[in-house]
Amino acid sequence: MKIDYSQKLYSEAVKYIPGGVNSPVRAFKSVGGTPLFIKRGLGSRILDVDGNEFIDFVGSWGPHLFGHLPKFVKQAISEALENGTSFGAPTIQEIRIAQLITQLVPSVEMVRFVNSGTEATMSAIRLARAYTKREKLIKFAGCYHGHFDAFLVSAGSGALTFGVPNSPGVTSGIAKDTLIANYNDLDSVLALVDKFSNDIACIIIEPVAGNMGVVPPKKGFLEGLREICNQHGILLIFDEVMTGFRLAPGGAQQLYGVQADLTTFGKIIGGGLPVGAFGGKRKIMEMLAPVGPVYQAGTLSGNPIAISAGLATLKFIKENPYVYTAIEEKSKMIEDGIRNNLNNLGKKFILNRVGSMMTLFFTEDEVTDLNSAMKSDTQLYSKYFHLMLSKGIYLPCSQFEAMFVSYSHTEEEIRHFVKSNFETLSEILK
Ligand code: HOZ
Repeated sequence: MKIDYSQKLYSEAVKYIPGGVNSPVRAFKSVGGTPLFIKRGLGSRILDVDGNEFIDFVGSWGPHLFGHLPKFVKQAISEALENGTSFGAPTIQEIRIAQLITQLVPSVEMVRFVNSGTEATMSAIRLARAYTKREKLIKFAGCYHGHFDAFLVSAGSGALTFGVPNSPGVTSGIAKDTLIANYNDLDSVLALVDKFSNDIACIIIEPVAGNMGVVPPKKGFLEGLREICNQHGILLIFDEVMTGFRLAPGGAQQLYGVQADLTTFGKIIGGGLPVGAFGGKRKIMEMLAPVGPVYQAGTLSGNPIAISAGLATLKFIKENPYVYTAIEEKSKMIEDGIRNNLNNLGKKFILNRVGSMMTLFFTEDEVTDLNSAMKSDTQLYSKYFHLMLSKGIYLPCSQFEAMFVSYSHTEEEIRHFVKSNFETLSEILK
C-alpha cells in the first residue's frame, strides 16, 4: 500500500501540531506507522490522500451511525449554511432538537447544548456538585469522559493507550475529589460510598464502556448503581457520548431499562459536526444560568449548522426506527463471522459486542473491567490492525477503542471483513 503522501504530510504536520494530530489516538502511536491523512468519506468508505480506499469501521470514533455524509445531513447543512454560520443568539433548530431529545430519551426533561462530549461531561459534574452541595465524584477505571481535569484519573481511550491514565497538569486538589471504582464491581462502589457517602455528588459511567475497548455492563450492575444512588442522594450520570442514539433511539438507558439523573451526549447528536449536550431532570437542569446560579456558557454552543446536522440525524432516527434492527443484524453478522473464524483457528480470544459497538481483545480471559482489558496482547493487536488495513479495512488504531458498525455497511463489505479477519488472524497466529 502506497502511503507516500500521508508520510510527507505527517512529517510536515509534526512541525506545527504536537504529534502531528489534534487528538492523540489518531497518531497510530500504539500500533506504529504513519497516520493516514483522510481526504474524503462517503457512506461506509473513506479515501486517503494517496488514493487508498478503506471500509471504515471507526466512523470518526462514533458519530457516523449512517456512514459518511448521508444525504439528509448534507442537505440540512447546505440549507442552514444559506442563512449564516453563527449568531450567538437562539435559533428555531435548538428548540426542535431539544424537543426531539426529550422525546427519545425520557429521563431527559431539559437539555443544554455544548460543542463536545468533554464540555458536556465537565458541565454535568459541575451541575451535580452544585445540586447535591457535595464535591466528590466516582468514576470507573478505564472509563473516559473527555479530557477535563477531573476525569484524567485512571482514564481510558488515548490516556490508557499511551500509558498516561493520570495526566500531569491535573492538580492533586482536583484528583483527590475523583474516586475510582472498578467497572462491573458494585462492591468497589459500595466501599467508596461507605467511606465518603455524604461527600459524593455523582457517579459517572459509560453505561457500556467503549474507551477501554468495549466492555458491557454485567446484569444488575447498572441497576445496582441506580439503587446505590437512590439510597445515598447521589446523582447517576450516564455518559452516553458513544452509546447515545447508537444502541437504541433512547441509548443505553433504553436498552438496559435504567434511567440516569443526568445524561451526556456527543458524537451522533451532531450528525458528524461538533455538538455535545447534557440533560436530565428539570429541577436539576434549572439550576443552570440564567435560571439558576450554576454558570455554563459558550459562544458557539447550539451553532446553527452543527445543530441542523444533528437535528436531521435525530429526525431520521425517529422516523426510521427499523434502522436499529438492520444495524443489529449487520453487527451480528460480523460477530458470528469473527466467532466462527476463532473457532476454526482454535482460539478463544474475547469478542465483546453491544449492538454496533465491538472489540476483539487479544486475550482468552473474559474482559469485564480495566484489569482484564489490559491483559490483551497489544502487540498482536498492532499486527492485526496493520494487516487488516492492508486488506482495505480501517479499524481503531488502538486495542482500547471500539469498532463501530454503521447502517451503510453492506453485506458484501461485511463478508470481506470476515474473510480478511480470518486471513489476518491465521497470519498473525502462525
Ligand atoms: N475514544 C475516543 C473518544 N471517545 C476517541 C476519539 C479521540 O479521543 O479523538
